[in-house]
Amino acid sequence: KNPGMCGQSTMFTEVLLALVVGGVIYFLVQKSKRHQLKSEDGWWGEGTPPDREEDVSIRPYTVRTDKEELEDLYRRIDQTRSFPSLEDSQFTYGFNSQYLQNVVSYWRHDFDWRRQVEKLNKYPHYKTNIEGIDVHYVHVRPKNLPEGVTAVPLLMVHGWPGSFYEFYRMIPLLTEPSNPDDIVFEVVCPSIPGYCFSEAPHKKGFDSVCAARVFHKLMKRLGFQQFYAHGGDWGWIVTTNMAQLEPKIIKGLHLNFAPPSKPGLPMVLSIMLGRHFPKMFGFNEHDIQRIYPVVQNLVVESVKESGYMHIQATKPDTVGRGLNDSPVGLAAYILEKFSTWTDHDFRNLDDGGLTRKFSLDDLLTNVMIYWTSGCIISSMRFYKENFSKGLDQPHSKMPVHVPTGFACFPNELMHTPKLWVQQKYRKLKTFTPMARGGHFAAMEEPELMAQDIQNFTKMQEKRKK
Ligand SMILES: *[C@@H]1O[C@H](CO)[C@@H](O)[C@H](O)[C@H]1NC(C)=O
Ligand SMILES: CC(=O)N[C@H]1CO[C@H](CO)[C@@H](O)[C@@H]1O
Repeated sequence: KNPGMCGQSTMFTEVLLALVVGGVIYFLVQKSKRHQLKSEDGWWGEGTPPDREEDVSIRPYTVRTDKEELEDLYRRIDQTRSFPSLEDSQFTYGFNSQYLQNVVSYWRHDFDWRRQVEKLNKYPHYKTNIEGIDVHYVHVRPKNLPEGVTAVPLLMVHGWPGSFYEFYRMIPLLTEPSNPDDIVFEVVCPSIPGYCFSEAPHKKGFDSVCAARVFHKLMKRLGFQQFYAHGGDWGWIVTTNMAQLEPKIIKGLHLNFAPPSKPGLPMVLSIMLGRHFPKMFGFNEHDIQRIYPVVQNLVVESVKESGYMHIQATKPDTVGRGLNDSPVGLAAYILEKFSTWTDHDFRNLDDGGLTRKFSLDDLLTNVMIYWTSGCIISSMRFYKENFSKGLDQPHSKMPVHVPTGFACFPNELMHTPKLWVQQKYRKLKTFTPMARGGHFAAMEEPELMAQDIQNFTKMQEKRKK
């Protein structure tokens, strides 16, 4: 044997091995990078960033009202100029004027804002400055946590024209569950910057990825290393972006809205062939009913209902000024969505079916959060920021690899069968066809939503053990 040759061949093997291992590691790192969204820190305050250290303090916040605020509101309501709806038009031309009079009269004479403010303050509110703007959030820690039990942190993000208030009925179900086998959650509900009591960005460009980054910073500041996230409407895209930015931090993503941002081949095929081969695409009867006829259900319906989106994605500041001056106009604009997005058929009812699922107190509380914070214009701008850069954003093409649970409510605006959700959310763990509910499901069906979050989280937590 030649010892020299042997040494050489060992070295050769080692080099080869190192190359292969290195290659595999490089490939894996690149692959995981492809699945991770990047974003750069922003600064959204007025003017240039001050030359001092960031203020990371957390300040308790209390919702307040006063006599002047209410007098100003009543004066404006009293001066509203009514305009008759067309005969027999219900909600098909927009908010019915006659019914609007009833809402306004209730608002003016029966609605008790002071009482609702007390209700808002039932849970602790805070503000903290992130990237130059004050971010508002509600933070509910469970009371009477049994020995040895740790609460599971959950971030819940609202959408437009909703608010943190949408979650108020769900919060106790999650933080003080009646079933001892249920998970006890610690809940954080932030307001998207520009919404409710969060400061509006002063600079152009604050989109969903920025909101996602800001909320990650918020959760880090609160000391959470990992947490679950839930969202619908804009909350869906913000929490999805959070999962794309830092997939290791989001333990699970729970959504009730997920319109496909890009129609892939499986989706196109499923639309073309699904009617005749439903099983092949996992379509059930409800899927078929919601998808076909395609042109009517997927195209005509969405054109009919998305005019607001076009306005807000282009010239939010113009129409916004009218709404910012007129509480009645604001209520019509916001509450029309609570009617039609809860059930499309409500367009054919004289009262828009508004009180079938909600109380006027809850609906007007949401309107008052927009009115008193004066946030309608900045809330509408979020559409412009999100759409003006084009639909082909890195995040809309990127699949999500965080375990996901989806609650599929039957009256959701844009119906998404399981297959379509799976295209984007590669680790879809639960997909629940819900018994009832529409777009504002957290507010409309808090029990069902809380249950689905419980079921999904339990599954994830068990897996970890
Ligand atoms: C949650 O799980 C329970 C028990 O398996 C089941 O009875 C219930 O229907 C589920 N609820 C939802 C909304 O997923
Ligand atoms: C800039 C940006 O984030 N655009 C997104 C806005 O939302 C649509 C619809 O979900 C996405 O397709 C865009 O990529």
